[in-house]
Amino acid sequence: MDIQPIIPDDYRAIAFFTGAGMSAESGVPTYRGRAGIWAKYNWEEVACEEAYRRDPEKVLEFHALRRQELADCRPHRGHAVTASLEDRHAHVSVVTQNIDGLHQRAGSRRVIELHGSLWRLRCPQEGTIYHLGPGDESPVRCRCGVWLRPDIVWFGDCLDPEVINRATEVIGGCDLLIAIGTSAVVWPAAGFPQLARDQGAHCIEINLEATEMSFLYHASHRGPAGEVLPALFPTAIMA
Ligand code: BV8
Repeated sequence: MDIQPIIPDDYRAIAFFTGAGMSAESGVPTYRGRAGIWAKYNWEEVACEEAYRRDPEKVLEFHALRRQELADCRPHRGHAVTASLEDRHAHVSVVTQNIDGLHQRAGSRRVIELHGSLWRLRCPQEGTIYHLGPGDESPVRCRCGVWLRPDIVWFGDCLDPEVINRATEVIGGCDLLIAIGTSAVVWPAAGFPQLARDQGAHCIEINLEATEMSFLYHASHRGPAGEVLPALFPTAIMA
C-alpha cells in the first residue's frame, strides 16, 4: 500500500467523516453488503418511526440487542490514531454517521454524531435523555410513563438542525477532509464531503471499494481503516 504520510501541522483544521466501515474492524457489522445489518433485519420493522409507533417494545429490544453485540467490540488502531491527533493538533474533529460510540471510547472528544447514538434513549414527551453504558439494563419507559425511543435518526427522520450546523461548520471549515468507510448513499450525510471539496480542502477517501462519490477525492486509499490511518499518520500513535 503506497501511502504518503500526512504531517498534521501542514493543515489548519482536520475533519474525519466516518461511516460504518470505520467500525468494521472492531467487529461492528456495516449496513450494506452480504453481512450487513439490513441484510439481516428489515429496517422498516425495527428501525423507523412507524415501527416504533407500531411496536415500541420490539424496536427497543432490537436496539438493546445491538448494544449487547457492541459490548464486545473495541476501538481499533484507526480510532486510536484519530483520537491521538486530537491531543496533538488544535483543530481535529470527527463527524460520524455511526451510532456505536467507538470514537468516544477511543478517546475522541470532538465528535459530531449525525445520526444519534445507540447509547442514548430519549423521552418523546419530555425530551429527557437517558444515557446507557455497556451492560446497563435498558429502561423501556420514561419516568413520565411513555415508551422511550432510541435517540437515533432513522430513515424518514430529519437530522437535528443544530447537529447539521455544527457538522457544516467543521467540514466547511477544514483544509483536510478524510472520509472513511462510508458507502455515500444516505443523505443528507452523503453530501458533506462535497462541502469540503467546494471550499478547497484536500480530500482523502479510505474505503475498501469505490463509491458514487469517489470522484470527489484527491486521493483514495483502497484498504481497511485500521491499517491505512496508522500509515497516513505514523507519528500519531508512536507514544
Ligand atoms: C432525511 C441510523 C429529511 C442508525 C441511518 C424516502 C423517505 C424518507 C427519506 C428518504 C426517502 N428517499 C430518500 C430519503 C432520504 C434518506 C436516504 O438517504 N435514503 C437513501 C437510502 C436513498 N435519508 C433519510 O431518511 C435521512 N433523513 O432525509 O430527512 C426527509 C424526511 C422525510 C422525507 C424525505 C426527507 C435520515 C438518514 C439516516 C438514516 N439512519 N442510520 C441505525 O438505524 O442503525 S443510515 C445508516 O446508513 C448509517 O447511519 C449511515 O448513515 C448510512 C450509510 O451507511 P454507511 O455508514 O455508509 O455504511 P455502509 O454499510 O452503507 O457502507 C460501509 C462502507 O464501508 C462501504 O463502502 C464499505 O466498502 C466500507 N468498508 C467496509 N469495511 C471497511 C470499509 N472501509 C474502510 N475500512 C474497512 N475495514
